[in-house]
Amino acid sequence: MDGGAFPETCSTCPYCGVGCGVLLRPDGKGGLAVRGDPTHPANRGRLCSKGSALAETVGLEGRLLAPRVHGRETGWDEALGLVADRFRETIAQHGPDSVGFYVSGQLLTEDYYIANKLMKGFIGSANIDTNSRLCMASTVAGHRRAFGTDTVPGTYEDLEEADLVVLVGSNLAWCHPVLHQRLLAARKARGTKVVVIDPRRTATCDGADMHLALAPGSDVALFNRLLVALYEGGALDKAFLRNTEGFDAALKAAFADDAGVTGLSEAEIEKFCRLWMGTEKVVTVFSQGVNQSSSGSDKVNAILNCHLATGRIGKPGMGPLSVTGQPNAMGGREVGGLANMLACHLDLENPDHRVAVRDFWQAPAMPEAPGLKAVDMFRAAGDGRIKALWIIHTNPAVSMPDADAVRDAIGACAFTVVSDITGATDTARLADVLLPAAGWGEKDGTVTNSDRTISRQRAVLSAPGEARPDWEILAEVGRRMGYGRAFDYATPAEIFREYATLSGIAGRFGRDFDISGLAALSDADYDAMLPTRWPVAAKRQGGRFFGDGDFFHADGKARLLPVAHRAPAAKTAPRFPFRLNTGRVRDQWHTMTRTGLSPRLSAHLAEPFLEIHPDDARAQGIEAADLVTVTSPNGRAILRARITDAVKPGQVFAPMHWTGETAPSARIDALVPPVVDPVSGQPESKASVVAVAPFRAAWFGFAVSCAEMQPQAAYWARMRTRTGWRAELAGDALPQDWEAEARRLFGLPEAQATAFVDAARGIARVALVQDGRLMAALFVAPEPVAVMRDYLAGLPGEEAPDVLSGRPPADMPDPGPVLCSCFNVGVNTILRAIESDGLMTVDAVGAALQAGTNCGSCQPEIAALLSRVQLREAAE
Ligand SMILES: Nc1nc2c(c(=O)[nH]1)N[C@H]1C(S)=C(S)[C@@H](COP(=O)(O)OP(=O)(O)OC[C@H]3O[C@@H](n4cnc5c(=O)[nH]c(N)nc54)[C@H](O)[C@@H]3O)O[C@H]1N2
Ligand SMILES: Nc1nc2c(c(=O)[nH]1)N[C@H]1C(S)=C(S)[C@@H](COP(=O)(O)OP(=O)(O)OC[C@H]3O[C@@H](n4cnc5c(=O)[nH]c(N)nc54)[C@H](O)[C@@H]3O)O[C@H]1N2
Ligand code: SF4
Ligand SMILES: [Mo]
Repeated sequence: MDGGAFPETCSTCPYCGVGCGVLLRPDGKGGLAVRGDPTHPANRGRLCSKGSALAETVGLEGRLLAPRVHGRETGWDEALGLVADRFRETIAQHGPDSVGFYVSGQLLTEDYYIANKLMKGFIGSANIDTNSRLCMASTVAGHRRAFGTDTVPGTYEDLEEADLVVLVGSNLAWCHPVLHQRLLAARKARGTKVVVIDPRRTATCDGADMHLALAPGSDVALFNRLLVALYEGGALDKAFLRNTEGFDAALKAAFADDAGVTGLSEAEIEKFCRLWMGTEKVVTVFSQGVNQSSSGSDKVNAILNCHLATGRIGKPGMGPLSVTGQPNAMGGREVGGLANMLACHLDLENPDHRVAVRDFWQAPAMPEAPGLKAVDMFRAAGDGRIKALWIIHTNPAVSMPDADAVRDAIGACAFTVVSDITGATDTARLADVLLPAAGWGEKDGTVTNSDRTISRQRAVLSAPGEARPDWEILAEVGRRMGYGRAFDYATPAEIFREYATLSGIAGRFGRDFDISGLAALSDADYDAMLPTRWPVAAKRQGGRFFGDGDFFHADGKARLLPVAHRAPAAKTAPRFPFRLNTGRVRDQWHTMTRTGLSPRLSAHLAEPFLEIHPDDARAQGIEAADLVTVTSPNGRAILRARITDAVKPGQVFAPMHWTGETAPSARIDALVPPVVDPVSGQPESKASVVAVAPFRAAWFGFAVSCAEMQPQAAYWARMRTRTGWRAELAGDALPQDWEAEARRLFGLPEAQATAFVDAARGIARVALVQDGRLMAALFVAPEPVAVMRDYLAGLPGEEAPDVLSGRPPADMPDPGPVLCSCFNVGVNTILRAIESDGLMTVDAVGAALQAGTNCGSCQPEIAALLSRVQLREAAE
């Protein structure tokens, strides 16, 4: 078919809060071509590795195609009838607070608005909370305390106009890659100084002038010291301070704090303070290293204090900038997805606000008190206070702290509904009713990114099977529960208009979130809507907030808060001597239900791991590539050790992405205690305490196959490859017969086997061939198997290759793990080119191999390889 037959449609990437514009061209067969939208203000055509690989994730693999009730496929009528009945009966019997919704910052604004309206306005409970509680809640609390509303003052352009950018608890290079590239481009052009404040050395540090590896949880003490330095150095903006309250108390608290707890040297701290003080145009970017802490809200206010005290806020190139994680984390805050907010930044606890929203919705009931926040909601599900729970677009059995207890609580809840695009998640497997949602590319709506820009997501593919958009499912349940007219929407455009109208009421209350200028959009206007930064109101359009000193507290002034350092809640002790930090890797998105489908993305880091310092590894008897058991007071995990000085002694780091589907022993949140910030209710996901010991396996295995495997070992982790699957395995008991074990693992009882087994040495290699093609191969050894994994991963499906040697023919070098996922370039290929061609720069590597020249996400890692070789050569 002529490619031109399908025009390109503008939409928005479904991953991070940068909110990049994409251009989608469907191929008419369910597939897509995806490229960056050159006109979108967030990315101007750029995409990162995840955005570039979107086309690989829209297939039908694993999709949920029909509703299921207790595992049995059924029609919508039965499934939704049951959902509405059970919720109605539960409410009638036990009151509105006996039910709950747990939703997501990945929902579209229209979906989110309906969920919130149904729970808060019609069910009459505030028991709706969102995974943004695990993500943005501390920022919301900090903003509201300082500004009177949850307002992000600045814009992305500030990153390009700043002379100093401070990244606090943000691995921007991996988590907001396109923003990071905008920052690096500005740095090249104007010499922007970049400081990274993170206990761990990350890829972001490669593009930085200074890395402050502070002690976990000590950010408040550092920013308190900065406030003192600003005062003592005469850097305060006295005129701007007249628009604020609380400076004296904040300064007093700052003087009382001790920056010694950061573990940084006096010289480092002074250098940082002098740089900050001496650079007027400073932007402080902050993310989960700040928010996910039992002092998260105070960390946010400690940062805001410094910007307010210097008046460096809401002006070009100046201000605090919280980068949001999920594509619509910001939109969710706007519609009131949190249990303590109403829609449009109105306050649940303000009676005038409540009455206004009730009248607008013509709602029969409105809650007067905040509902249960995430951690409490799952506790209540576990102990029977919540009797009907609807989980939408999130995977809490993996991503909540104390995840094993949360999994049990979901299982224990009398009635659980899960809406997802796949049934193969740890949460979906626990559902009484499983509802098939239309996914990205199949539904229409809006999302708001980190700088308040509202963009359209547009449907270009038809939803498979019976799948329906989330807003439609929610509205239908609202109608079936008897709230008829209030949920009678035909299109997302109708919902958006209603929402924009409500925001006008919020605007009249003096709230920031006013998009009433969009309330009269026609369906066609909505279809054609361009990226638009809020507010969109008669008196104000887009731009920045607070540069004029006008804030949203009743007196129009901002607040500086007195804050004091508090150490993380969990204390290290001889039994749990290590501090466990958790976070993200470059090419996976959360619980991997989508990025895990892409072979390209899965090649970057194919296994769950624990970063541990060489001194600690030595002391614990851990060697490179060993498996380790990680134990906390809450749970246990088995991970692959990565020995690296990127983490400091006493600290370890593990990614959050692996699940019961991909590596059941590596569910890291099973180890995280359900401790929260007292103000925001956000869990402390980055400061657990653990013990680490080698995992003594009886055997280690590596397997490749065309089809999905059924591992049963004590440890296994599987990933997609271009030709099927690869898996790492380890067991504590040796099977009797390796050939039989391989047939079971691969589900190939009939295949022809070639086996090499040396029982005395504990070595086995089994290849299974069918119709002349290699179907699967298993390699077993008493220590971590030494085979060329990336080479072997490409063999399944080939015509009987010689696989049992475990290595490629001599004339075919092993490319190593993929570093550049756009052009599929491996680490070894890059290292060889650096060494043999004497390449000195990232650009030179790009020119030679293309690596790093498309999305650029791997440039920090190429830079790290370059410095590794250069350091080695210098030492020789
Ligand atoms: N590739 C990828 N990108 C993503 C996502 C993804 O899953 N994959 N998810 C998106 C989402 S929802 C979010 S919320 C964002 C998160 O984006 P980030 O917040 O940048 O990512 P994290 O890796 O969670 O954590 C950031 C850093 O905080 C550091 N940290 C830990 N403790 C402390 C501390 O006490 N103080 C300081 N200053 N730093 C600390 C960690 O070492 C880590 O490097 O990423 C978004 N982008
Ligand atoms: N230890 C630790 N834990 C963490 C974090 C951490 O840094 N460390 N970070 C926390 C943060 S910031 C976040 S944001 C959370 C993220 O954690 P989750 O929200 O639990 O993770 P996701 O994998 O994004 O879950 C999204 C789910 O929605 C499904 N889905 C995809 N598209 C659609 C759709 O259109 N409709 C519906 N109904 N479903 C869909 C996906 O298949 C998937 O099951 O994790 C938190 N947990
Ligand atoms: S930076 Fe990457 S993941 Fe984030 S929106 Fe842009 S393309 Fe998507
Ligand atoms: Mo997040």
